Amino acid sequence: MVQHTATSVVTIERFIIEQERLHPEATGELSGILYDMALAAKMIANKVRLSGLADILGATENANVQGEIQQKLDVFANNAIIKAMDHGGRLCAMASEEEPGIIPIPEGFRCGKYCLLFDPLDGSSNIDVNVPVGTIFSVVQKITRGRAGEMEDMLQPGRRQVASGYVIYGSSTMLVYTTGQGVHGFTLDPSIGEFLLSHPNIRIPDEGRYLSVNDSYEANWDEPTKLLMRKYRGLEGERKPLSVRYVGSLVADFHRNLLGGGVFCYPWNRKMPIGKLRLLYEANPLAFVCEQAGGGASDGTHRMLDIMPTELHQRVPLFIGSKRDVDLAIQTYAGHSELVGA
Ligand code: AHM
Ligand code: MG
Repeated sequence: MVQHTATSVVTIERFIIEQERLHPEATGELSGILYDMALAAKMIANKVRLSGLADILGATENANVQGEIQQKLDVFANNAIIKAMDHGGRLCAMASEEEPGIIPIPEGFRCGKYCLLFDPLDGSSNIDVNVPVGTIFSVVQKITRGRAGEMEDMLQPGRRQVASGYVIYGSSTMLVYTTGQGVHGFTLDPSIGEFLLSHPNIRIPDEGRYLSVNDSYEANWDEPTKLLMRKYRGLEGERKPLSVRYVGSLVADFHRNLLGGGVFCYPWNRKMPIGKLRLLYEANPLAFVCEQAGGGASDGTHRMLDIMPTELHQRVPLFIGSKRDVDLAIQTYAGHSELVGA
């Protein structure tokens, strides 16, 4: 890998080109997908920055000064990604958390060999209170033979991802991605409109400082989940207590834990027996990033990236972050499998 330090100015474009050169067989198609995603991220970041002004600049149902209907931000983000990606000739289909079925490539455009799956604006319910939100994306290679992508192409285990990442729209906008050669983070410099390499080769600490979980569900947790949380809090077992940090916006919680060390948990509970988060749009892309940074991700029993998806909007419990803390979850559930769901 080309070595860069955080002090040399490296645009995301230059970085992607340099990575591509390391693979003489690369066609440049995957690089194109990453550029287009960076472009969509800039468009979304621009809107998110103005979100507090929605009522002043025009409510969602109103026409703005150009006569366009103002859209809700998650609809805007969904459309921005589709429009940035559908004509490049690199994708054969897309799927979004915001759309019920596969999003085809429009007639007249070339179909490529990749599929894109994404959550356009995760945590969008937090926008009104100025909490960071994010975009999460995953790229897999087409496995069926026809021109267009099919359901079989979308429903591949996460270990087959060729790229994944997220954008966090926080105090600055960052794009973090992996193509299986480590995890790299780029911060948007809004004055020049470029993502610059700011966090090369991110590694997650082996043992975390933070626990991110919504413990208002505690009354509905099963016994192993309650035990696990007591272990994380240092009330049982050997583990030093973790500090609780929960934003309720997955990308923000994950990003903090990736940089500082920690574990994010969204276990099943009696009211949500299969959890809340989506395997294909949230869990798998973040699991690929996390593993590449030296961390782990599981549904409590299996390695996340080995789960065989059965439907597009499948939900899954999620334990993701520092390796030893994710392993503690797996051990705790394995040791008390008779009590899972009790
Ligand atoms: P969304 O995809 O509808 O935005 O929901 C996902 C969000 C995550 O960002 C966050 O981790 C989770 O929902 C929070 O859920 P809860 O409020 O149940 O703790
Ligand atoms: Mg989401």
